[in-house]
Amino acid sequence: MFTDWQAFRAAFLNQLQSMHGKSLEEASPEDKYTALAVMVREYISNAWVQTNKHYENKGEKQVYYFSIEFLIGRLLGANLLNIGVRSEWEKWLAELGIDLNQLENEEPDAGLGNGGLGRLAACFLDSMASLQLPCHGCGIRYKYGLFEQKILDGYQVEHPDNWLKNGCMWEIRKFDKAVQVKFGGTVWSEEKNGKLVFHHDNAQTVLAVPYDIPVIGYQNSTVNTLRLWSAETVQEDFDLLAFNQGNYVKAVEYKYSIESISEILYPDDSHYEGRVLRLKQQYFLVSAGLQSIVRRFKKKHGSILDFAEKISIHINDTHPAMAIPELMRILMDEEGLSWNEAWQITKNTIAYTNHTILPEALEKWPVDIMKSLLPRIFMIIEELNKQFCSHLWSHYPGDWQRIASMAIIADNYVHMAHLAVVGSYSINGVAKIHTNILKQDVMKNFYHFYPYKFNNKTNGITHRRWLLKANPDLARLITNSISPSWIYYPQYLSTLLRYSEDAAFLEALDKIKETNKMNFANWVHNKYGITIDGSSIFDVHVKRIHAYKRQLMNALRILELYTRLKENPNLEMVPRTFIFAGKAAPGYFLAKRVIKLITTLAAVINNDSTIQGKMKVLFLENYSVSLAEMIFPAADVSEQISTASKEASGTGNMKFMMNGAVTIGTLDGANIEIHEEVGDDNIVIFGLTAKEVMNYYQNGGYRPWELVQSDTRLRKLLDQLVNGSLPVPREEFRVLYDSLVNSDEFFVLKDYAAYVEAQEKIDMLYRDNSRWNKMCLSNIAHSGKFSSDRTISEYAIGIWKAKPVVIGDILEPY
Ligand code: 26V
Repeated sequence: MFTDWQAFRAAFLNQLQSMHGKSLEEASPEDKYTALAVMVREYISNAWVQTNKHYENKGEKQVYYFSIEFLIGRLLGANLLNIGVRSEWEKWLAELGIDLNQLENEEPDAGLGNGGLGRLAACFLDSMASLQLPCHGCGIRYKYGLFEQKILDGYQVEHPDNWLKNGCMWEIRKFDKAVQVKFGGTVWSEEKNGKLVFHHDNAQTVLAVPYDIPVIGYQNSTVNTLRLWSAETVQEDFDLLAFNQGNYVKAVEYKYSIESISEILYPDDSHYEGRVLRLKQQYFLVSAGLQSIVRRFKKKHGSILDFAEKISIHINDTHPAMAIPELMRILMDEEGLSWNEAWQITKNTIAYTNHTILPEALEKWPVDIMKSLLPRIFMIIEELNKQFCSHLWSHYPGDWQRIASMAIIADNYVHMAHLAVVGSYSINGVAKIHTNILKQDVMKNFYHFYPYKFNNKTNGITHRRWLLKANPDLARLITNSISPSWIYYPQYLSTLLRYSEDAAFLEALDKIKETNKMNFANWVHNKYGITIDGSSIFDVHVKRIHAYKRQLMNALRILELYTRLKENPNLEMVPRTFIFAGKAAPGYFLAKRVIKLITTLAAVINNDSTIQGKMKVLFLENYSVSLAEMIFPAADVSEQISTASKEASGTGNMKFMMNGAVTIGTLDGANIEIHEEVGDDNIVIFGLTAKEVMNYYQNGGYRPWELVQSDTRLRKLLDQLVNGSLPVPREEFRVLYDSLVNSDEFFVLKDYAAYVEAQEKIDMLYRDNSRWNKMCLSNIAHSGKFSSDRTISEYAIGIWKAKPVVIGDILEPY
């Protein structure tokens, strides 16, 4: 594209002038960011159009990944990287006196997701485009993303995330592609020419307007699409109210009630709540998405009967599970197919991923709500349930209990996971252990009935964002050592193992980590005024705050270590910096108290000079994709300490590993597969196994109080939470204390001793610098399996039967 700096400079200055009417000297960093983003847009616009044309003309199978969340983060840096011009443009910008990193930080971080599930969807998009697969995202354009977290007086405070306030540089509004989505009203049917025809009267119609975001493949010419839907009023409806009926205020109220559908992302990722607005969001997404897919399909293909051969729709958890009845509705009511024809197509089109077994997160909607909000959809679900139950009856005659446990509608609730299982051709878990728990426990009866539907797809992360972009020095060392092949074939990282005994290489690895830690320490100092020791162990626990993830166990160990250090200031230990970050759901009281406990520990420990800086505790505000990109490269120890069986996979564990951190973890989720890859010597595993945990649950738990009574150390430690020794009101942490001694649902106390021992092992291992560096190397070298490229290839081959489509060499913009 730009042959030299002169040409780049001219284009950039021209962009600043035409967009902002400013010269380079006058332009603000934000002006420069937007100008650069427009240059990227122009760069890829041709390839985007060509990709779409190609997909349309060649008629290859298309995949649509439906997700209520896409946690995409910032795009400028990732896009420049994928186009392949990042280093060149960075250099050219520097010659203009501009720091590219600073411009990248001008971009709002698109936080359209809560955590693992949303970030997974974003990593998948990157891999789909990079593998040249015709796969697209379909989601909601929330006006407000996940709240911004501030810490005030040690407590989490939530602020709205108005990420669109200055517009989004990557989206294109496609008003001509808008579709209508209907809510409420009444449905009646009549027979016409021997067919039942359905009419939907008095419905509230919402206009779904798509905003398309390009998804750029890594150095290929594929540009796929992430389509995000926004809710608007149908203009005529507004006019009718405002002008014809002369009720202007009512009209404006009506407008807001409609727009509220895409106003805000729900900030809870573990507690299901039957909120009508949430149900509206789910139906809005699937109805808009499916209508646009069917419309496009009909434009190009002959018969709708071929739909399932040409289209796969993947539902990311049960949130888009209404895609099943909605596709049935479109095929029958709009395309005139019979029930049986529509059912054949639907169950061969939809595939479902389960992301959690936490019972409190499993969605079930009250029948009343669904019936009145989505009358036609409910009719279809009712009929599906009837047919499914009679099918079950013929297989398991008389086994009422089994049938009731599998019904789609039971106890006046619609069970979304059951709907998803019945209506899809593939059901997958996200790590081996998780899939096994689904098969043997949570969905045992379904597995018995449909064994062929179940499969595993262990999660992955995009190594382009999480290593190549986030850790450029490490990426450079790897490329210089083993060639750039690893960028295309991440499993090639295993060739790094040949450096296991290479002192110079290990030294270089060590230096990079040291530099990353120093940079991070400087950032912390600038932002928080806290000085941390760059040579201490950076022990990092970042993820959503949740009881099962056991931040509390880590905090208790910190409290105990601090107490020991106070008693014996000469205690032998490698200095440690404990780093936490993560958001708690606004209504999750216990999780918020855990934050307060950590910030209290930080306040006490960081200001105690008697411990000679051997410990520091940080709680970093507002964990987000961009903060994560800074943290992983600087981490030594990766805390993955969930109660075994609870963490379906985890993906942070993979990001740490890829950046050379050593995991301290339980045998849960993908930790098990990380352990399999790196072996016993390169990970520290502790604690109860999933089997043991599940055994306890089946037998009514255990008695933590007895454990506390018999263990003086534990009793003394827990007393510190409530005996007034911490500088907070005496009852502040009573709820945490009570939750532990009364039930300890997540086995914090039961696993505590093993955790302390594991931490001591970490301390011991870290003292042997060359051994530690080898462990880091082993983790990096074995991380290739956890690239989402591997995961997505498995989805494409095993589930979607989708093939790569080579667009040709057209990433040639101007
Ligand atoms: C559940 C709910 C419940 C209702 C309120 C809104 C809401 C929003 C999201 C969710 C899904 C939570 C499930 C989730 O994020 N699971 C995580 O998925 C990751 C990707 O597969 C996996 O690595 C994590 O282990 C798993 O916890």
